[in-house]
Amino acid sequence: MIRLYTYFRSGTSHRVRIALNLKGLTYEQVPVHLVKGEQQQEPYRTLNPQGLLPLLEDGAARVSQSLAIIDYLERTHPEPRLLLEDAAGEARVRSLALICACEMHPLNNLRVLKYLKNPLGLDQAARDAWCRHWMEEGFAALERRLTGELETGRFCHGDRPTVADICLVPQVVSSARWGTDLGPYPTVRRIHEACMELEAFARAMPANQPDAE
Ligand SMILES: N[C@@H](CCC(=O)N[C@@H](CS)C(=O)NCC(=O)O)C(=O)O
Repeated sequence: MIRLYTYFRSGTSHRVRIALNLKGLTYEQVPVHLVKGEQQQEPYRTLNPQGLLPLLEDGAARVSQSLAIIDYLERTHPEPRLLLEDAAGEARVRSLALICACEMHPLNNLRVLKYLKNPLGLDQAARDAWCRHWMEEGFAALERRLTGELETGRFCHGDRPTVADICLVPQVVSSARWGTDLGPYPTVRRIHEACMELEAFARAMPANQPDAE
């Protein structure tokens, strides 16, 4: 049985839930409450010394880092594929995914926001502005690429979902928390809507998780 340590509102856990659903895998969810700080406490800290979600256990395998988990699932359960067979296609899909995973999500993460508050002393309005700024930079880059590149289809790459869509959707979902205006990014919105028509994406939404509040 696959076990996923997760929190309903965690964007990185959200990525893994989508991947598991797309591959048709059943899994047990173990909620770790991020706002209560359970990720920094035992017993979770021993499982993942970095103190971050998600974490996947599959028999003897224990994997942290959402994109490493998705790579693991791709190797252990290749169908349906979330990456591309050809080198250029795979590189494009990864590079779109990394805009979300490296340039957007880490800047708006809980521990970063806590640090901006204390010791750096930024108030709520300044912290929200920080989040919106990095979201807008990332979405603008995604929009330019998705609009300008011929490989874009119904989804980020062609007409089936890939790891690029798996990273895009949680980013769109979490952007609402800081009041990000998605008006300037029509292609991002169109692809998000196409994803949400799929049951695998809908079932992975934060509100549909057992630990949702
Ligand atoms: N690069 C990591 C990032 C993991 C991460 O930052 N997870 C967040 C939840 S979305 C977390 O656990 N935050 C806890 C904290 O900031 O204390 C991944 O992709 O898994």
